[in-house]
Amino acid sequence: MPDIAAVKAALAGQRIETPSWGYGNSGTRFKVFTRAGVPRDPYEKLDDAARVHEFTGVAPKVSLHIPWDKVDDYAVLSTYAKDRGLELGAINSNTFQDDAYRLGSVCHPDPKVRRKAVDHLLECVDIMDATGSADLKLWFADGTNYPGQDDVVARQDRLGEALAEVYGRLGDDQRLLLEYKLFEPSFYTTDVPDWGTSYAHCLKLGPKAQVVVDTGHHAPGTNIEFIVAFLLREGKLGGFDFNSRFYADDDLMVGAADPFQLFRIMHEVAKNGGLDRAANVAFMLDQCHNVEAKIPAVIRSVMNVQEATAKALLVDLDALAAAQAAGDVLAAHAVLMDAYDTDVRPLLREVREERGLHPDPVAAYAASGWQERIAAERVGGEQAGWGA
Ligand code: AOS
Ligand code: ZN
Ligand code: ZN
Repeated sequence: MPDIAAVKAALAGQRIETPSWGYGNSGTRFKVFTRAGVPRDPYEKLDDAARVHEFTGVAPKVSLHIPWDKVDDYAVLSTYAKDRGLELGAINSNTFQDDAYRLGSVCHPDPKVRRKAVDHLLECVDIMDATGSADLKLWFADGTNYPGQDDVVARQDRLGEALAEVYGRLGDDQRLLLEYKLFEPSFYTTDVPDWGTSYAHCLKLGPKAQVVVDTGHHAPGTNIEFIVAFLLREGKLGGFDFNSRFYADDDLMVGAADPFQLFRIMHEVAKNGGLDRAANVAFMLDQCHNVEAKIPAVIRSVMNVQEATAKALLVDLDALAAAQAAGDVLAAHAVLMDAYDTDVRPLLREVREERGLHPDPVAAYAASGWQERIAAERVGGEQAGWGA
C-alpha cells in the first residue's frame, strides 16, 4: 500500500501554474460577458493569483501572455509578483491576433511576415530574461483552410527554421514548450496538429525543446494518457495545459468534463516519475471562465488537479505490477479503480491543515471579502484577452 506520509508530501510539494488570462474577461465569438472586479492590468491579475495561492498553497506561478500582459518594465512586474509570494511562469506568445497573420505566422509564405513572427518570439525570450521565466510556450494558429492553399511540406520547413532560430536564443535554463492542436482556427491543415509533429520538431531542436499537452486539443476519444506516458518515457513531456473539453477546445475547468480521464493522466504522470522535481513537468492551467466567477473557478480547478493527483498517488503500484505480471486483467483494473473510487477530499483537507491552511479553499476565499473589495475598487478598464 502507498505510504500516506509520502503521498501527503507529494501533494504538498505539487505546483500548479495558473494563467493570467483566466482572471480577465473572456468569452466566445458570440459574446464576452464582463464581470465586476476583473483585473484592469497585469498587476491586478497577480493580485488575484496571489489569493489563489494564499488559499490553496500550491499555485505560486502565473503564466503570462504577450501582448495581453504587456508592461513597460518586466523586472518591476517580477518584483511585484515576488512581493506577493508569486513567481512569473511560462511566457505565452501571440502570433495570431494581428492582420499580418491571416495566412499564418512562422509558416506564412511571405518571409517578411515570418520575420515579424520570429521577432515577436525572440522578444518573448527577452521578456523571460527580465522576468526569470524558464518556459516559452508556443502555440501556433498556423494552417490552411483549403486543399491547395499552400505547400504542406514548405510550411514544415518554415516552421523548423523559425523554431531553430528561437531555440538558438534560449539561455541554459530556458525551455521551449511546443503545443499542438488538432484544428482551429484553421480547418483543413494545421501546421502542428498533433503530439507526433511537435515531438519530431522538438527532437530535432534538442533537449531544451519539449512537448506541451493541452488536454483540450485532441479528437474525441483520443487516449491522452498514452501520449503522456510515451512522452515521459522519452523525456519530452514539458508540461500540461490543463482544461476540460466537451466538444472542441472548450477551455472549461479541468476535471469538470471527465475526472476519470484526468485521473488516468495523473496515474501515468505519478507512476512514471512525472511528479518528481527532476522531471520538470509544468502543471499549467489554460482556461477561460466565461460564465462563472473567475477566482473561485481557478481555485476549484487547482483542487480538481490535486484530487486527481491524490487518487493517482493512492494507486497500489506493487499490487498493480503483481496483477499485471500474473496476467490478471480484472485484478489489475480493480487496483486502479480502488484508487479512483477513493474519496480523497478528507486527505487533502488534512494536507492543507497540516500546512496551516484552511481545509476548504473555496469557503476561505468567499469569507475573505476579496471579491467584494475588487468589485468596489476596480472600476473601468478592461484587459485584453481571448474574445476581446
Ligand atoms: C490555444 O488554443 C492554446 O491552447 C494556447 O495555449 C493558449 O490558449 C494561449 O497561448 C493563451 O495565451
Ligand atoms: Zn493551451
Ligand atoms: Zn487551446
